Amino acid sequence: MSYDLNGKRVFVAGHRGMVGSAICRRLESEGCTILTAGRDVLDLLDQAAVRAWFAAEKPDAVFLAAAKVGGILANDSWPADFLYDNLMIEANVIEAAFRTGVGKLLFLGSSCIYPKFAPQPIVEQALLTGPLEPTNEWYAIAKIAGIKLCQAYRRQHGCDYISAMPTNLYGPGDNFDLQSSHVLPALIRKAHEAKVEGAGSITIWGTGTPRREFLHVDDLADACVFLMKTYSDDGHVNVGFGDDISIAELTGLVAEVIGFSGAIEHDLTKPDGTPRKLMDSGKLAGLGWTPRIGLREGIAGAYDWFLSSTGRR
Ligand code: GFB
Repeated sequence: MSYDLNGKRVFVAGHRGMVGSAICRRLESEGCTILTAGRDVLDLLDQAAVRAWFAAEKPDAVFLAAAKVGGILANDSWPADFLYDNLMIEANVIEAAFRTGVGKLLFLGSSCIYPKFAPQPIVEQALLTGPLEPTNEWYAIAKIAGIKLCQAYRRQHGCDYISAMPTNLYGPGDNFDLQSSHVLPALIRKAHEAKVEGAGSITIWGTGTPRREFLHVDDLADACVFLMKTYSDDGHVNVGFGDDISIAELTGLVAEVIGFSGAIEHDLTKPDGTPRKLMDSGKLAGLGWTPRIGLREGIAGAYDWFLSSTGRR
């Protein structure tokens, strides 16, 4: 089965974010019309506005990449925002897509949907088999609801709505704010600033022992387009890199790429979160897709983007 994007009107919800902008870049070679709507034009939290926008624009397909996102501290600090905003965005967009006859929709979730102590690597069937990681359970519950919305609209209305669960992402367009960002952009900024200022050390959060799997956002965008074109089923699909690394090792790698050679200190008042989060992406590999961008190469590119986008070059 294949869904042809050529000639279609394709709405990328969240096109200003890291994932949405990567999907827009990837779609440029697909011969489709890319529809976007900035927050000034369309508030995705506003049900009536979303319905009106869909009725007027009539997209054929939707990539649902809009979300309230952030790193471990942001998730832990703003549980209401992470739960409410994400529930509203996905419910509004999915219902409006159904009402206006959108033929195909891809919903983006996150690997934090899985139980904190899920056996590694984590298979899709691990969903809802145990308690969640407390620092991000609000975000996780919203994302689980998004998967269930896609399944429910498929079951009740026959909608071809699918879900992809990416692992931790990084790349151009990332958020480098030290309070709200994920670990990789934070390490890039910390190592760069320490190098420039001649500081003797950088401080990372937690023990450095948690392990994470990192996928470049351009690989994710390619996987999303691949799934949109080839996948049509009820079950969500993991999108990972296939290998993980400890936060301490990652810090060493980032420091090496950036050229910072000072000491690494730990702020143990900050949470570690899930001890390990490596996904099994065998289902996606079986469909014929594998990632291409290695971690060292990807970090170098992300550093380059950080320098040019923030005028530090
Ligand atoms: O990337 P991160 O914020 O999110 O943190 P999660 C990953 C690990 O890096 C944690 C450590 O163990 C952090 O304690 N870490 C070390 C740092 N230094 C830093 C730093 O300077 N900044 C940050 N942010 N972390 C998120 C979820 O979990 O993963 C989201 O909260 C989402 O909901 C996302 O699912 C993919 O991997 O722990």
